[in-house]
Amino acid sequence: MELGNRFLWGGSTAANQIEGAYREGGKGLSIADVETAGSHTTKRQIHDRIEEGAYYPSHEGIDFYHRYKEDIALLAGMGFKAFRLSISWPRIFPEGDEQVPNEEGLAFYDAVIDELLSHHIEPVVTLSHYETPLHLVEAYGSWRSRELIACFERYCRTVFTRYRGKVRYWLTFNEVNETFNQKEPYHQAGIRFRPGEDQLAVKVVAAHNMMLASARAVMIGHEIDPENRIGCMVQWPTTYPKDCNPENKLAVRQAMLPDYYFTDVMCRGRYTNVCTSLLRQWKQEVPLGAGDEQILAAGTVDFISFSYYFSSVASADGRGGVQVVHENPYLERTDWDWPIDPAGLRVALDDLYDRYQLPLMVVENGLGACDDPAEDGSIDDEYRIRFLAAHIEAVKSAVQEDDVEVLGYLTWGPIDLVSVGTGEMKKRYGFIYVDRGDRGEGTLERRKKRSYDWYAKVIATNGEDTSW
Ligand code: BGP
Repeated sequence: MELGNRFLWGGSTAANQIEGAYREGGKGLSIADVETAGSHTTKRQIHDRIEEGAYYPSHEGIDFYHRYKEDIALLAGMGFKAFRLSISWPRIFPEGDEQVPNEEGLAFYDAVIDELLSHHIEPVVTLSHYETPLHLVEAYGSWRSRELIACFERYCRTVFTRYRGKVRYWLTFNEVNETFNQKEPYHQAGIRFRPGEDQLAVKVVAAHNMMLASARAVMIGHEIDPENRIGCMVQWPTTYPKDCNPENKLAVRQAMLPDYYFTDVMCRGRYTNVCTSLLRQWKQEVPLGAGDEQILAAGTVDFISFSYYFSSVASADGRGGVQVVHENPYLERTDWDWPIDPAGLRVALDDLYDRYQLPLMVVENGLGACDDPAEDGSIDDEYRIRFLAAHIEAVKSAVQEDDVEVLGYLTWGPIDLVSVGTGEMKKRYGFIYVDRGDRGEGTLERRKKRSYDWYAKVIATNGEDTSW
């Protein structure tokens, strides 16, 4: 296979990490709006409400809400074929459970999508990227409650109808499998555990409700426009056995059960043996209600999109459990200690395609690094170029040598944005530098880094030339 001339080169973002304007245009609060910034050493805090004196990075983001024209022009300057954005659910339904959408919110995305299309950039839209309306968390306990499915359906129907014919690629829930992998899935599912509750039971129910909602979104999206292509979005954790001890190969399977759990249900439309064996270990029941099997079967996704940043290493811990670590003697690490493993991206593509035979889209990959401008203001991010070039070569190998069908490659944060993990600005991924510090200081001026022209060349040559 070859990277066709419709291959989607571009980059990805999320509303809560770029837009700002958290109270403008009738927007309601999202779960991101009550989360403070952390740092290398301190964790982000989640508050019940906005507290005076605390710093919440989503409130201003990088001010994309007011600067989207300038930003999209800069992306177009690199020849972007696709741009992934999320629609902020509480911009459309401020509380989440209203019957009537907020027209100003819809109009904002009309303008953004039209701007992209005027530059021949295909919008790739995530329906829910860590932006559940806060009211749904407070009033219903978030995805613990089946009532969120109807709210999500109403929201999906609204945006599928409004942007019909303009948006073709849709993703349902960002990194939905992190609902199991995170200790507390606040970003993914809006869940903060209550004292004494069975945490695994909550995770299983929340995951089920989200996967039902995803299946309903696929059904509604196809009904509104059969041209719609609707994918799931997972974080793909390529995992190696620590060595050739057979126990460690089994440990890899065990470590990845929570990930296959989600892709199996969303791609195969049912709870498979992978799911039932994990549920048995967790002492949980398959959470099916009346009619659910039919919905899951009818709402399987058209493609799989995923993020890939690093790989992990698994070993049996000798006590019947599994240990998963980042340390891998063959790999270097980023400033944030993430292993750098381009081959692991090829492994991910092969693994997912071999298993599901569905088209794939890489929708997040990149290097978070501290970019220090030189005295003349220029930014030489050769380390980022090296990182991305190696990963693009891995995608090409998967396509050209392994015959994997890949729809596109989108880097994470083509313009610097707020980090999810730490809430910092100094963890930068962009080709475009944004003058903004960790506590909101700076002019917000945009500036091209060295990688900007490099990525433009990669796109212009359809990935042929990744040299620098
Ligand atoms: C993924 C999220 C993104 C993004 C990315 C990088 O988990 O989908 O929203 O932020 O990770 O992570 P971080 O921002 O912590 O560097």
